[in-house]
Amino acid sequence: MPRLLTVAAAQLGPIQKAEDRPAVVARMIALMRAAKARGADFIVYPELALTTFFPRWYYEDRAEAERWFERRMPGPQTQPLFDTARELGMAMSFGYAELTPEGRRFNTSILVDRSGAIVGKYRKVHLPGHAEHDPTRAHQHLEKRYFEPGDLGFPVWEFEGGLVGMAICNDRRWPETYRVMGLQGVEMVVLGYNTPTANGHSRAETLEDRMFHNRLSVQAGAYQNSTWVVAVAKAGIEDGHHLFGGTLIAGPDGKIVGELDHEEDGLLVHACDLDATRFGKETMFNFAAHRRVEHYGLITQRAGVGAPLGRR
Ligand code: ING
Repeated sequence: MPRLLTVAAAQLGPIQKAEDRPAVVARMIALMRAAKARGADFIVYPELALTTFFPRWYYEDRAEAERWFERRMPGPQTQPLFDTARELGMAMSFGYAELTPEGRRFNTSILVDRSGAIVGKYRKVHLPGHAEHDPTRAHQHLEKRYFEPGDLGFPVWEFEGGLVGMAICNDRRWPETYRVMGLQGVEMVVLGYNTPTANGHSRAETLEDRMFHNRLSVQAGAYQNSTWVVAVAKAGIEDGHHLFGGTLIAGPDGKIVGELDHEEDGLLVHACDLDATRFGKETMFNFAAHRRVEHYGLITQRAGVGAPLGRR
């Protein structure tokens, strides 16, 4: 009997600055009900799912950005989402901006079981962009201004009959993200993202470039760790700024089993056989049999590039 986890990748279309949390939560609940009707047991929403992608906006006073953060989870405005999840017996994961009681700020995602209990939390480790307003850039990307790097590592939880871990957006581009979870036996990585199509860099990338790198990053992570990867976009034009879609699910062989081709609220539902991860973990990516950690030291000793090790 295959160990199936039927997951719904719940893409969100644009969220405008003017749209309040109750309106967004209503959209998320509608997606949850539709996912239930399509047989899903686990729904995954994007990064910063409750608000517009506010790190595109510069606030000289960081406290002004606190309007985009959640002080409690669930709070009064998100409680209906948890109530509906419990009513439907739906597990879920979503991202939000976390403001802790101590005043620390993280780009966070959570795992919530079918009873509505928060059983896991992850805080985004790889923060892209910059911390100060950069007048040379056409578009600001200020996650380093508004968030601290995550302090929880890359945990994996026993969840819904499998081993599930989380990542957030830029994390999906770094092989270390998947490998740390792979070394915990992860069978499904769920992640949300907000990826702008325009950038402030001099070398312009096309939308096709962005979509290629999205697929490449997710497929490689899935294949090289023999895990399912569920990658969910917030997409569309938010106050004139375009985020691309590309919501997809990759199987443990790295092949894409489904992908959305629009930029609105929408579902990609797939019955993921968690036992399909076994073959890769027992053959090509049997880490214990093939990895040679004595040669991997630089990966944790150096953050940036250092002197070459080759000697004449
Ligand atoms: N977004 C982007 C991402 O990694 C980015 C950052 C912007 C990457 C532009 C490449 C080009 O998909 C977040 N939120 O990490």
